[in-house]
Amino acid sequence: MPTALITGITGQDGAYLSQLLLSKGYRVVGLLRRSASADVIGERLRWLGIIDDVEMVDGNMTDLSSLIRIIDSVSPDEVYNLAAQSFVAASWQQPLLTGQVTGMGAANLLEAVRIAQPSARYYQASSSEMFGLIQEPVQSERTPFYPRSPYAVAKLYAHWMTVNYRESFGLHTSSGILFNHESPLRGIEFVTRKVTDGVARIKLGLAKTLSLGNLEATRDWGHARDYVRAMWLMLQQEIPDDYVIATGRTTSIRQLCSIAFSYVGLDYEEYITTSKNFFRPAEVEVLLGDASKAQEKLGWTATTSLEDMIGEMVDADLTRHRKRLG
Ligand code: NDP
Ligand code: GDR
Repeated sequence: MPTALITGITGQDGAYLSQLLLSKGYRVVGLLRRSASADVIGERLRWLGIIDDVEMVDGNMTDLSSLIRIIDSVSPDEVYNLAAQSFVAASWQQPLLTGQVTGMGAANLLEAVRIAQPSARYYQASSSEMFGLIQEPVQSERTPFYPRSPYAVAKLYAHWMTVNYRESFGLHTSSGILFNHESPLRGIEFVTRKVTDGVARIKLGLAKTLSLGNLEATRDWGHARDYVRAMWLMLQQEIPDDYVIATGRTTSIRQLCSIAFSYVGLDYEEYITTSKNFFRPAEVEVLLGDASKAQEKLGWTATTSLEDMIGEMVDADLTRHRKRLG
């Protein structure tokens, strides 16, 4: 039975990746950072019904010694580095922490792998945010990067360290340049989930309006369940490499609102307000990915339409709020 170590196991992708690997017969071990609010830990794993099927080990991405000890004791065949301060907007408020966790955290983990288990295969969660101020209308593995936030700068460092450890030490390290992917397990602060939660609250009479920022930015949105499959496929290749993972369709926040509100028979224009609080100091206006390399080499394609995914998310948020209402 192969063993996988997942950092960021309590996040959206960590939960879906755990589910996928368990279904393939893996032993799944997750890195858990200690929290005083232990009762809320593992909410997503619980939602998927797999909380008792994964093992947890205590550690932190900023603590190299904990990572070395964990790699040494777990002896993973595959390491998935999903841990990050992943909210772009927060990275302007906490740029140094973002650098330490999202950037240096990856370097710490690469070091731990190099020292304690160099035969392990390593996956780095890179991001389309690295393209930032886009240099080509459609972004592929060959598109130059231009990060636009402290988060994206940190991710770029982690990305190049992943490439560098492959080239310098011959480690089996791969980097997935994933475009936005969402699900009912998405954090509430990200725009898709904020909108689907807002739609549910408005529909149930719990709120009257929803306040957002820039409605004209566009994103290439896919489903997290599809995207974790791409992570696993990358580590099954004999030769490590970097891949863009995207749907090839870009949609504005405004269109997203239209899709989500009309799913429950409402007109978004009657409910959306905008606030400068949700605009960013530097915006990534457009992202659109070309995943043809992943399709060709990994046999990967996105299988879920934006409309189906938003419907699934609105339904899940309606269920959550109805449960709370009793
Ligand atoms: P989430 O924000 O949902 O999850 C982040 C995870 O990182 C959580 O488990 C969190 O733990 C953990 N974490 C944060 N800080 C530390 C730390 N100091 N030590 C250990 N663990 C820590 O992110 P997603 O699941 O959405 O994304 C997974 C990865 O993929 C991230 O690296 C993200 O930047 C990247 N990515 C995501 C995309 C997306 O669209 N979702 C697209 C491209 C890249 P806790 O629960 O304790 O907070
Ligand atoms: P992003 O996701 O920054 O692309 O990063 P987010 O959903 O936060 O923003 C997407 C776009 O929506 C605009 N927007 C708003 N965003 C938020 N959060 N809240 C609002 O009220 C709002 N109004 C408009 C934003 O300005 C932006 O243009 C996500 C994260 O998962 C990263 O970790 C990951 O690397 C990238 O996706 C790919």
